[in-house]
Amino acid sequence: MVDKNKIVQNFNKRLEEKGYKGKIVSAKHIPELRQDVRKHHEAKLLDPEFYKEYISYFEFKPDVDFTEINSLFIISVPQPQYEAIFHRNNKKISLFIPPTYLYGHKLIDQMIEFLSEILKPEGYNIAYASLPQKTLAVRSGLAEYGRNNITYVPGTGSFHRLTTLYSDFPTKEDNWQELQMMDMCKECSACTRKCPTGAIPTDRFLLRAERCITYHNEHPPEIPFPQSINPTWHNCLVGCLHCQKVCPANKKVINWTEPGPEFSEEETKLILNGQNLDQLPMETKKKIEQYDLVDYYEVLPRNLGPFFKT
Ligand code: B12
Ligand code: SF4
Ligand code: SF4
Repeated sequence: MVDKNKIVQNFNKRLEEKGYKGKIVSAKHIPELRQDVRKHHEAKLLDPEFYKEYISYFEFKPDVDFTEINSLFIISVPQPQYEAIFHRNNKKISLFIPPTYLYGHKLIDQMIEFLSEILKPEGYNIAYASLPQKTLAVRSGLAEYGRNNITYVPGTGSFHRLTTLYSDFPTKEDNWQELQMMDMCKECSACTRKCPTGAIPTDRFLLRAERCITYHNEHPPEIPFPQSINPTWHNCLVGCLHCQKVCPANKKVINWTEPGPEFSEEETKLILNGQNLDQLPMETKKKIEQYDLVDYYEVLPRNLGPFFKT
């Protein structure tokens, strides 16, 4: 007979050893998780185009190769911002890449390995879960929402990456609570004032995602930036850090920067020209793969545009 408490204890112990944070939630809450997002869609508070684009996350259908999903494991791993460097006309241009963009796939593989080592020897299975992770993180008590709609974890602020895994582990432990906003936000509106696009509203909590710079700079490369976005507002290679940089809850982590990829004049030129990833020199392609930047490679020519015009 497997001692389920021991498994939970082992999970908590290993999280601590690694400097991660995590929670276990019973799978019975899956319909509530879906409803947490759907109710805003039904109330017509989410932009229809935006909702359609991300529907697979919102109306997620678990797809696993074991018989029964009994629990969800959500893990938060601290992650820094990175500095990418480009060379152009003998000038060095440095651009930030916010947390969560680099090493995405590597971190998912690490989380699968981390949890497999705990659950597999006891006969339980796991599978990667694609669902609304911020809602789950806050519902589980792992994180709290900032007014900017980003989730914050004690110690690492918003500088962390979330990963969720389904399991057939029949948890007794169940973490489920009301959605919480950080106490600090009650007396603060720095992010609302700093956001140049008005995406963080003053009349409601829910982000106006369709206005967020990130929404536009993650879009496929053939979609140009809308006229409403002033080119001087761009501040990252992909994503946007305005509302995280100004946040007092990020005071301890805001200067946590690691080196990202550096591209020579020749490489920068090829990237700007939209050279196909497979036609790049082997060394350049390897660099992009090494940093796990492949998923964002396509958006680079458009996103670099505003930084090279001046
Ligand atoms: C769609 C999406 C986007 C969209 C929309 C963002 C959004 N706020 O919805 C766009 C492209 C704009 C985007 C931007 C960013 N994203 Co994004 N995104 C996602 C994705 C795919 C789904 C998120 C989602 O469920 N949105 C739907 C909305 C409705 O959910 P929600 O934001 O949690 O909203 C809840 C609250 O508003 C709450 N609520 C409503 N009223 C009230 C009132 C109160 C008082 C309270 C407390 C709560 C509350 O109810 C809502 C539903 O539960 C996830 C990946 C995933 N698997 O989860 C990544 C993800 C959430 N994104 C992430 C990141 C890093 C970002 C950016 C920070 C990227 C960057 N710029 O560097 C920005 C942040 C923009 C912002 N201010 O929110 C991370 C989260 C990291 C973190 N620390 O929280 C995720 C998990 C990706 C990852 N694996 O790392 N993203
Ligand atoms: S800037 Fe202020 S209001 Fe915005 S998330 Fe941070 S603490 Fe909350
Ligand atoms: S990521 Fe940028 S555009 Fe989006 S809400 Fe934050 S500050 Fe505004």
